[in-house]
Amino acid sequence: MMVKPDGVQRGLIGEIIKRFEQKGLKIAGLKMLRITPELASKHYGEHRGKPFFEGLVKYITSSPVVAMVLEGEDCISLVRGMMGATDPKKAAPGTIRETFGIDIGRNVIHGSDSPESAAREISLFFDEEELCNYELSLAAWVYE
Ligand code: DAT
Ligand code: MG
Repeated sequence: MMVKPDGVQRGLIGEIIKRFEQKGLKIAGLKMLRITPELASKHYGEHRGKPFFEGLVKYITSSPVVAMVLEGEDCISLVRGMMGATDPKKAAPGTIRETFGIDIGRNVIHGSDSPESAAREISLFFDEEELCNYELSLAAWVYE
């Protein structure tokens, strides 16, 4: 998951992280970084050639982002659901994109969409030793 440049600039880092913490997900990695054009083209490689690609790279490299690795049961679909649809105008009420966004090109948050993309994106953003392997003591209160 990543808080995009607009989320950082708008002071939404804490608000967004809070939602995932309160859901009961485990944070296994967390960092702030400025995405380079090279990293942006790798991260958004699937969108190369699309009309919005250039603007997307410009936006994602325009200011720091906060990247995190979350863990939990059905984590990917859970997080995607909490994020809401790509276009904030179509996102379900209460989702992060619906609550905080208006424009598809400023949708505040990124989340991996499959186990394969999560593995790929985690390896783009984190070194192995930057990920923390630990027991979350609240797990017994989140999962039956
Ligand atoms: P998501 O971020 O929900 O996984 P995506 O992978 O299809 O969506 O696209 C990546 C980002 O590119 C998205 O968060 C915003 C931007 N984007 C996608 N479709 C767009 C469009 N039609 N016009 C402008 N930006 C778009
Ligand atoms: Mg995507």
